[in-house]
Amino acid sequence: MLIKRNPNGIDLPFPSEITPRAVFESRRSFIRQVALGSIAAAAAPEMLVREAFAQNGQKLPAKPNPAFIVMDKPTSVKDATTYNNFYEFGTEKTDPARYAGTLQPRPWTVAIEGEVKKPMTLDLDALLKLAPLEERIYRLRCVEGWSMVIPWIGYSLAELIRKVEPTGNAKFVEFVSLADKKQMPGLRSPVLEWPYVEGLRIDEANHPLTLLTLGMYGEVLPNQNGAPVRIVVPWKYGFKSAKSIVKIRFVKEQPRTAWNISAPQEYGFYSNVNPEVDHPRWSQATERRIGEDSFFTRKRKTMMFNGYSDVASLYGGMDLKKFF
Ligand SMILES: Nc1nc2c(c(=O)[nH]1)N[C@H]1C(S)=C(S)[C@@H](COP(=O)(O)O)O[C@H]1N2
Ligand SMILES: [Mo]
Repeated sequence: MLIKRNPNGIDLPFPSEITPRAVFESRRSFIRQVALGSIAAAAAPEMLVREAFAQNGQKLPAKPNPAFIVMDKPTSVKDATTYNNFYEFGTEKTDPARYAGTLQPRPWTVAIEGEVKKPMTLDLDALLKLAPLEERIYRLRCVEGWSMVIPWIGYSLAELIRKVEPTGNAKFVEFVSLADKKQMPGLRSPVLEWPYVEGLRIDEANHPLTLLTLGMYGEVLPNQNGAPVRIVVPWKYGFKSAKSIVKIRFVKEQPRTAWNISAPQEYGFYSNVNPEVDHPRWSQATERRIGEDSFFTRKRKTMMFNGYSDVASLYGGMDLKKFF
């Protein structure tokens, strides 16, 4: 059996050698499902997705960080990996799971540049060993009105920011996703300006909640969720959490971002989850938790900052209706 040595001292077998994710997930969720009395119902969808997972699915051990775990029931792996937004692979929710197989997450590098004293290019091994990997269960709320709860794996982006030593001019951080027509069929369509770019203010990027994300559900990120490395900013609408990033730039000015360019009146730079600021075309007061959406399930009330009230201190004195 071919084994690649991983810097964390974890042996990462090649994809053909790994236990299909469905097997892992069924073990992991068994207790949960039994507790909920839904084990019979859960078995069938898992069978359907077994095939897709055999491609991805290297295990990625991480220590749960209890300081960053919401109590909500995690979304099923199936829902989290088959209902996605990743426009580089198409605009339908099912497109990423269907078409992201052409993404090549290895080898991969992330260039860190701009207003930093130590610009660097890190490969995946370097990213994996930059800080201890933690499991954090975060809510993620899409601007479209649905949400999920996902056990992510990674560490605070602040760990990386510390290493590159931003200069005093670094006021914002820009995240640039891969834009390769050979790997990403959705780039043929001009739905967004490519590459997908997102950004944060430097203090938002440095907030401990902002996660440099390398895995989910105990494994490396599936392609459709932004393999091999993405950002997750849980108090902002999902589109701020750029997938498959290849560049992190520290800049003086607020960056132009993909959704803001496409519809500035609808998608602001801040995009904090806020039940009081409606999208021009729909209310943001409630949301649908994916997996709960049966006919009888009531919608959930959307929480200010998606429930992450600690971040309020980042916005002292700001009118969040104006800076939406
Ligand atoms: N590069 C890139 N990143 C992206 C997107 C995208 O289309 N391209 N979609 C965003 C949106 S709208 C959401 S809701 C989340 C979805 O993340 P998930 O599929 O892992 O749940 O990814 C965000 N990151
Ligand atoms: Mo989204």
